[in-house]
Formats: sequence, structure tokens, C-alpha cells
Amino acid sequence: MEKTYQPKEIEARWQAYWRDHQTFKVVEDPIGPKFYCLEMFPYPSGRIHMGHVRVYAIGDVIARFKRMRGYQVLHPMGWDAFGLPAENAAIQKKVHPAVWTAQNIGYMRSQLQKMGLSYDWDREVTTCRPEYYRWNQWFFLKMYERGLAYRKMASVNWCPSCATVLANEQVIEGHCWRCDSVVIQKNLEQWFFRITAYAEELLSESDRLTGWPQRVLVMQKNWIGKSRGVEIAFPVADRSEKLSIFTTRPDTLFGVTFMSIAAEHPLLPALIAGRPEEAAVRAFIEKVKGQDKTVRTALNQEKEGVFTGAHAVHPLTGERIPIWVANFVLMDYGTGIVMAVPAHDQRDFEFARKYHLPIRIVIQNPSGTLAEPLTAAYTEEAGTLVNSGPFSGLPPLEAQSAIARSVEEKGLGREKIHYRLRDWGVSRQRYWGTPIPMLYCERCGVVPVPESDLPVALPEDVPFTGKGGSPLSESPSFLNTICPKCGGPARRETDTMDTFVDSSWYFLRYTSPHETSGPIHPKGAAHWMPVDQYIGGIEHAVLHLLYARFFTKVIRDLGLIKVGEPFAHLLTQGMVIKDGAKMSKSKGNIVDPDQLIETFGADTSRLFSLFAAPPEKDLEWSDEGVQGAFRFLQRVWRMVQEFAASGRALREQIDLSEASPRVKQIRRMTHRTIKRVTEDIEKGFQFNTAIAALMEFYNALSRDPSAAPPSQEEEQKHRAAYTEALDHLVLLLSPFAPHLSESLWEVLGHSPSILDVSWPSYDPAWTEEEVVEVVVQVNGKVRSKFPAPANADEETLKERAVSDPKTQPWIEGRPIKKVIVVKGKLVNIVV
Ligand code: ANZ
Ligand code: ZN
Repeated sequence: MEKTYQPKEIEARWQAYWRDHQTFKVVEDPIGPKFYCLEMFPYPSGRIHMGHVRVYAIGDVIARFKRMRGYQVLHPMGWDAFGLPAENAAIQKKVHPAVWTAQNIGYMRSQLQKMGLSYDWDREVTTCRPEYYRWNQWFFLKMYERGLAYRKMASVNWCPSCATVLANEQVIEGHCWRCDSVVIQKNLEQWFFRITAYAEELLSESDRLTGWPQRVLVMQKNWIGKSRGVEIAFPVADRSEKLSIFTTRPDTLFGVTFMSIAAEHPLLPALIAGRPEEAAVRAFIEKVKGQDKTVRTALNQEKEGVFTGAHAVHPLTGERIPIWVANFVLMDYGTGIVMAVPAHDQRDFEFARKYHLPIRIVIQNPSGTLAEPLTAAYTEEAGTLVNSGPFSGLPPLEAQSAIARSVEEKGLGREKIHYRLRDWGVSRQRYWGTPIPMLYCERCGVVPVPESDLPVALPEDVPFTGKGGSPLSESPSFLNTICPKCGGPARRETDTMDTFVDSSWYFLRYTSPHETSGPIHPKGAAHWMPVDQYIGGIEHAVLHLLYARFFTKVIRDLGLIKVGEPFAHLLTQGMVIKDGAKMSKSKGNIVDPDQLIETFGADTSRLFSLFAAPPEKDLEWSDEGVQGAFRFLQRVWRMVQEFAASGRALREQIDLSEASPRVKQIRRMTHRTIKRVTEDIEKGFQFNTAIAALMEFYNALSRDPSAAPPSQEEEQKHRAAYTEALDHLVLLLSPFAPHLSESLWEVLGHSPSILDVSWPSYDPAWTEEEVVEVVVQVNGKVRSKFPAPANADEETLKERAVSDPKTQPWIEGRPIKKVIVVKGKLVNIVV
């Protein structure tokens, strides 16, 4: 009696087998190609969700496929284990963050193991462990030595609800990336990483990241925001200062009708001192200070400002120009002052209209139709300069260099490149992160912790009050220490590092996870890096992916690795949607993976999430889809069991070139399916169409009549072709449904593991369609013949027969009554 498909039983069995045989353990082998397959590691929030199931299933298919293709595959997993939720749980539930995190990791690891993912668990990395975070501290010290980590007073993004600072990348349209609260600005002493030192390289190397989605590269480019322009100095009227502005449009210099200065600009207090406008300007400064930067610069934001009472002098015309403070001018871009050209810049235009400032056209459009009053700024760089003194008549692009040269000659300006990218603020006023390894000594000032004193461990005796401020400052045992330079009393830095530091190099740690003398062993890293395939969510397009690129370059410059780019190929998977919305706890549309695996098994869960949509697209949840995947696996199970039980398997090499069309058809299907599945996986991971090909293959095999073929020789050939077909069906299915495939591989008479079998190759001769000669009759008389694929459908044959040049004379002018098609043989046209 054959066994029914019982996923629970077989999945447990194979998971134990893989574990006992250390099937997924990988050691560096200098010979042969390597493949590093990596999915973004999860935050241990408690349990996995369907989004995890999806991304890990995708990664697992790739890892298993590459392994069967003959690669040594590194496929590791770990935990992005520092972060706010642990601390919030500590405040609410009174469990220590370390305990809460360890419990969650334990549970989620067991869930991932139940999915049958091919991870080398010996390489598991947990970022909240001192063995890991001591190296964050080590990197920090190395960066400090090189001037890449520094401290400054800065206006920073502050999330009142998380009670901590956020990096610019973590403010999404004015809101906290984690809790969505409105972000405000605060002045604080902060540690920064000088990512701007790598701005140019981050930009130029992104052109070589041909394995990344274009849209991610565009987002990074925009974030880095390189602008070529000119800095021009405008003298202040009746004073000695000069106001330096940055413009990308020097061609509009004659259209300047006012200046806009940032509320935070250090020159501003001097400009307004003693003027009647002073009080109003001060009030305005106060108002703007608390506003978030992204909100201030948003295009649809109301433009606001006040007149300072001061004037600047136009460097070429000598005209007096009023200086305004404007909310949309930021201190940390360019020079913090803008030469406003309302006719050709939309923000300036709106501002000028609101405050009745003059608008002067200096670029006429190509058709010459621009006239005052304008209804919007003309921002194009096409047309001709007008009202621009000696530059009138020039096209804008030519005028840009001509005017730049002219101000440069007068000593009033120079060409300049600006980046929008800011240094990465890494200080966080929270407990559950890596302590920053710095000390403050009364005598020596800022002193780095000596390398030999690492790790600076997180203290346990910290109260979790949720009141804000750095919890570490509440731990006297942590706070008070001795200065390594002078032996006097010193205080530790109480801020911890942004948790994005942890994820900026974990992929390197996997290459030598047990190294104790350094963050990575250069040999392991040299062997495995770069990551060949990285898979994760698009939400990290600028955050994690930019930081990881930065860290990789720093670590390269420290001499630990050779590569400057961490990820050769990047796949950004879509979301899991249910009832039209992203699956999320708050929407109440969650499907729990535990339940799914309990009911249908891991193979069905994997197969469904791979079949329902191509990886980059959103996946719409469907209960029928899950059941369909389950039924398919059940059927394959039954077919293989029945065939094996019938004892018909035949493994001899038999020449099928002279077999009957029916036998040949089986073999052709096998080879065509190998080709399709292989190509679908290789060209863009089209797992859904690969699975569809397997379903078609199954369907075709199930339609093959099982009645014994006429002769014994034929019967033998049929058995050989069928055996080959089922072997390959199971092999091709194995990356998607690994447990079932291991079992069926055994049932078919092979020994485990199926993972040690090479991925099948196809014989091109057998992937071609069989061609047959089709006879065309008109009213029963043979009039023509043409070649066609053996399985061409009726409609195709009919069309081909009717339009055949040799049959044409026999049907011309006579209405067609009926067309009879015998597939693969004959078309009879009745007229
Ligand atoms: C005059 C001008 C005329 C400008 C014109 C634009 C169009 P990107 O391309 O993003 O680099 N700008 C400069 N510093 C600024 C700041 N701190 N806050 C807000 N805006 C600032 O933008 C450069 C342009 O943004 C500069 O060129 C400046 O306005 C403005 F028809 O100068 B322009
Ligand atoms: Zn000291």
C-alpha cells in the first residue's frame, strides 16, 4: 500500500536528516565556484510573518538551485537583535531586553527551521551579543582615528515618541520611520560618521552595480544628490560681510530680485541687530526652528518669510537687493543662502507673489511667448537670455559658463559641487544598542576607550522608565570610570549606536563568524565576498543599503577586505497583500505562518508564496491558491508513489530515437521542462512560471494512457521515458518543495540527499517540437501538404490550410461550409 502525502511527518524527518548530516554546513573550498546567497536578516520581534516566509523561500530556492548547479553556497542567517521594541517591551512588560530578545530568537529560529530553509546555522550571527558588538566599537575607534567618526553640536531630528535622535535617512516625509510620529528638531552634541567622505564614490560606483534594480539606484543617486553649480558672493550693503550663495543656475543671475537666508544662518543675528525688523525676525526664527526639514522643503508646503531690513548688492549690476528669511531655505544645504529668481524658480515665484516682490524675466522661452505677469516660473534651460546685460542673447547653457567665468574673474565666485547627502548621525539616547566606546575626562577631554578594553559591555543594572534621556546615564557602575590617559576620573559616553550600524557589516561577519582576533578573518571574507545575491525589501533602498555600501568601503580602506561593493545582485521582493492591504497586525489581516505550516506543511507554504507572483511583485494572498499548491503536491506524491509501486521504473540507457511518437513526446516534454525551469530560474528568478511549467509537465504525464503499449520493446521504451520524466519532475521541484522531493527521490529508488544530485541538463535535440506533415484536402481530395509541429492546435492548422497557396484555387469564390481537423494529420475543407 502506498502512503498518502503527510507533510508533517516527512518534513520533520528531512529536517532531522539535514541537521544530523550537516547538509548545509559549508567550509571554504579554494577549488570551484562559490555563491553567497543572503536574505536580509530579521529583527527578532517575536514570530515570523508571511513577508518573512516569502523572502526566505525566495532565497532558499536560489541557494538550493545554485548548490545543485555545482556552487559552494554560503547561505547564512542571523538576528538584527538590537532595537527599540525590546526596550519598549522592557518598559511595558518588565522583562529585560536581553531576555525578551533571546526568547524571540529561540522561537523564530524554530519557525525558520520548520520551513526547511537551507541555512548553515553554525554561522548564526546575533548582533546584541558582545562577541559581535565589540567589533562595532572597534570599527568606531578605527573610524575615530581616521577622522571618520566625530562629534559636533547639531540640529538633529528628534522623535518625541521614541525619545531618540533619528538619522536623516530615518525621517520619512517628516515622520519617524519606526513609529510614524512627527519629527522635530533639537540641538544636541552627537556622534557622526563621515559618510560624505565617500559621497563621490558611492555615486560613481553605483553606475557599476548592474545587478541592482534601476529604481533603487535612482533612489540612492537622488539621496546623494550631487549638484554642480557656482558659489557667488553678494556683498551686504553698508557692511563688510559677504553673503555667499550656491546656485545651479548662474544664467539667471540678472533675474535676482531678493535673497533668501536660512533662519539658522550664523550671519543673521548681525544682519538684523538694532533694526526695527529685529523682533519680528526673531519670532520667525523661533517658529521655524521646531519644524522638520523635509516638511520645510516639501514642494506643496506654504512658503513663509520675513524681511530682515538688510540689503545685499548685486555683484554685476550693483543693484540693492532685499534680504528675506525664508522657511524653505535650509542651513545644511549649499551655503544656507539663496539668490532668489522668482521668474525661473517655482519656490521663489510663490514666495515673491505672496510678499509682492518683483519678478523679472531673464530667460525667454524658445517660442518667445513668455510675458509678465507670469502664472508660474519658467524653469526650463531652453531659450535665450534677455535683460541680462552683456549676456543677453546667449542660450542658457552657454550663459551658465560665461557668467560663472565672469564672476570668477571678478573674484566673487567659483564653481562648486554640492551633495545633498549629510553625515550619518549615529548617537541614540537608548539602552538596547552598542555603547559608544568614548570617555569624557575632566583633564583630557574626549578620550577613546583603548582597543584592549573592548567590549564596553552594556550594564544590566539599568532602570527602564521610558522617561527619555539615555538610560545608561542611570547606571553609576557604567557611567563612572577612569581615564586611560591620566588615571583621573572619567565619565562614559551614555549614548548607544544607531542599530543600522549593526546591519552595516553583518554580511561580512558571516564569512568568519567565530573569529576572535578581529571583526572578520580576511581569508573568509576574501573567499565569499561579495554577496552574489542579496534579497530584501525596497524600504531599505537608501537606509541599510547605503550604510552597508559605506561600511564596506571603510572596511576596505582599513585593509580587511578587497571589495568595495558588498552586493553584486539585489532583488527587492514585493509585499504580501491580503484583501487589498499590506498584511499587518494593525490592519488585522495577518495569516500566521505557524498555522499555515501546521495545516498544509512547509512545502505548500513555500510553493504557494513562490507561485502566486513573480518575486518583485506584490503577492495577493489567496486561500484557494494555498489549497491549489497543496493539491498539486498531493498529486505529484500520488503519481510517483503509484509508478514506483507498479515496479515499472527502468533505469537502463535505452535508445529512444526510434521510439513511437507517444514515447518520444514524453521525452520531449521532460527536456523541454528542464529547459524552461532552468531558464526561468536563471533569467530573473521567474519562479512562478517555473512552477507553472512543472504543473503543465505533471498534467501532461497524468494524461498519458497507462495501458500497455503494443510491443514489448515499445513497453520498455515507454518505461524508460516515464522513469526519466518522474526523476526530473522531482529534481526540478526540489528547490521549491524540498521535503517532498527528498522523499520522492527515495521512493524512486535513489539514495538521499537529492541536494547532492547535479541540476539536470537537457538535450537540445529533444527540446525541439516534433514536426509532422499535415495533408490538406478540399472536399475529400488531397490538394496540398505542409509541415507543422506535432501538437499544433486546431485553429492554427485550419488557418494555415485555408491560406495555403495550393489550396486557394480550389476554394476561391466558394463559401466554406465546414473544416474538419485531425490533429497532427489532416485538414479537410468542405466547400
Ligand atoms: C538660483 C536659482 C534660479 C536656482 C533658478 C534654481 C533655479 P539642487 O539642484 O537641488 O542642488 N538652494 C541652494 N541652497 C539652498 C538651500 N540651502 N535651501 C533651499 N534651496 C537652496 O538645488 C540648487 C538650487 O536650490 C540653487 O539654485 C538654489 O536656487 C536652491 F532659476 O539659485 B538656485
Ligand atoms: Zn584624563
